[in-house]
Amino acid sequence: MPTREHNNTILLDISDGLAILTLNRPDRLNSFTAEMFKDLKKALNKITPEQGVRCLIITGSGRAFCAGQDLNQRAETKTSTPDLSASLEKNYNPIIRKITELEIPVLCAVNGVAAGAGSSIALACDIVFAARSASFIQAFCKIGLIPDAGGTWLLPHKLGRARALGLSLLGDKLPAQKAEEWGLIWKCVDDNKLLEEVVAIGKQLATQPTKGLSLIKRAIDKSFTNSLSEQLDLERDLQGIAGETKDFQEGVAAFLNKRNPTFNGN
Ligand code: T3D
Repeated sequence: MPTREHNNTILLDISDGLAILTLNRPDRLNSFTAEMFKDLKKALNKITPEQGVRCLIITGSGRAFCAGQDLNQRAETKTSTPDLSASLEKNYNPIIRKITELEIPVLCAVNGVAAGAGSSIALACDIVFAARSASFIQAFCKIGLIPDAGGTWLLPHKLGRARALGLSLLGDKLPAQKAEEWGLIWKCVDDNKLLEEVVAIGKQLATQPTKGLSLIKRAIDKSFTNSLSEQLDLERDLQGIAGETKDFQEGVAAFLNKRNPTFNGN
């Protein structure tokens, strides 16, 4: 049964195992306000196996993906300065943890500029597609901040120190095509084909062995801190779990009987 939940600032549509979450403040380039954090957290909590979700796409409405923090909410007042540590602890960090810990593939369709924490949110997703006209901007340095929402981890891990520092210290626009060439994202797609292509891949992934895919995510993520020997142990353990799934049995049976598999995600 398709479900649709539209808060003011976040749209969530779930159908046939695929959830599409849209950041929806187009007049402010989908930048984050306190209300939007609340709506996003609520929507992300709906991405559960009980809701039958087996793949998530995150995208933005209008001409931008996300311009990070809404800076109107950061203007100095006479009585106080904003507590950015508290903002990260309460808002951005839980969102990045949630996205990266979801046990399903998370795709991002970067439909336009992704700046500041908007870039970090996009890059935290598992497979990132971007419209040819889109770009990634580490805008933080222009206002005296450091890349956050995982930016100082995601950029060097994906690009290495030289490119991570170049982007972070200069704040230059990185066009989507270059982002693809540098290996920062998976694929750059013509603007008018972006959502169509990502939704087609999302629908396909929602029919795959979800448990197995989540174990792949876990193994790849752990490789950044594991030695080869530790990774071999991890593969042994995770493959043991994968080998006990119904989907593994179905995959083997379908192969041997020369038919298409029907995976239920378990
Ligand atoms: O604070 C904490 O909690 C800590 C965490 C911080 C995380 C962060 O993300 S800090 C970084 C915040 N983001 C930025 O610094 C980016 C600011 N925006 C831009 O640099 C540019 O808007 C873009 C490069 C993203 C796009 O440029 P362009 O020329 O395509 O559009 P524009 O004309 O600048 O923006 C269109 C409108 O959106 C404009 O409003 P207007 O003039 O039409 O009334 C602009 O002010 C508004 N807008 C864009 N980004 C933001 C924003 N309004 C509030 N906050 C924004 N981040």
